[in-house]
Amino acid sequence: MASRDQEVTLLSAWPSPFSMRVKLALALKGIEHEDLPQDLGNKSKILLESNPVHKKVPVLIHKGKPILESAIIVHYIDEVWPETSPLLPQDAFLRAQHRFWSDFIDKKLFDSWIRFLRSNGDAAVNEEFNQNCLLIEGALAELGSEEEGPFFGGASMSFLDVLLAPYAVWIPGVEQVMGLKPAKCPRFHKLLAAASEHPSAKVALPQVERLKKFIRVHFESK
Ligand SMILES: N[C@@H](CCC(=O)N[C@@H](CS)C(=O)NCC(=O)O)C(=O)O
Repeated sequence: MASRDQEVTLLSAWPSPFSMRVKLALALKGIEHEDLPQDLGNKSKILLESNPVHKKVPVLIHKGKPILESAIIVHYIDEVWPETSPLLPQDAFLRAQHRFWSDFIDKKLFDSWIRFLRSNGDAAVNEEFNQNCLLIEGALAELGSEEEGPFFGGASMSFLDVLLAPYAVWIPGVEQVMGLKPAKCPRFHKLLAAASEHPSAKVALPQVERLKKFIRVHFESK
């Protein structure tokens, strides 16, 4: 059990890729916490009070103070519990690179992904998502040494690996339900395969089968 881990509560939703990131960071660092799953169709008082701006999960409440936005939360977790499984690199340039790609993942990759889901499998949007995956592939070649391991962090998961890990279940789920044709990105696929096999991911990520049912109900034929 990591230190400074008293009074940690997570407001989450199981299919939420953003919640998965925070669960994964907590699991990697061995931080005990209370998970309070949220009904996003009927938002709780604690969610509305702790995230009045966006009213979204995840919210990490640490010692009574809410921390918002998944990438910011993962960053915060790494700063408060730096000893176990450090996520951000020490080098300032590499840290800047991680922040750059974090921004790209949340703005571009996620945007094309969600538009693919909402378009019910549009080929042009699939292609746009694939182009963004290819850019991730390029970033992996630039920042991660293949000899050292499958992740941006080499053999261990780093900040960017945590942000991308939810795609390990979301890509196969959407591929199977909505016919997503994933781009040929061998390093990115290796990263996702290694992420899904990671012991912490077994705790933090749901089964693809469970997610497929969710995708059918929420995205198919819309
Ligand atoms: N940028 C936010 C996105 C969070 C987000 O979109 N959460 C969704 C679940 S995946 C949510 O709470 N949606 C509820 C709503 O939109 O009302 C983050 O990284 O935490």
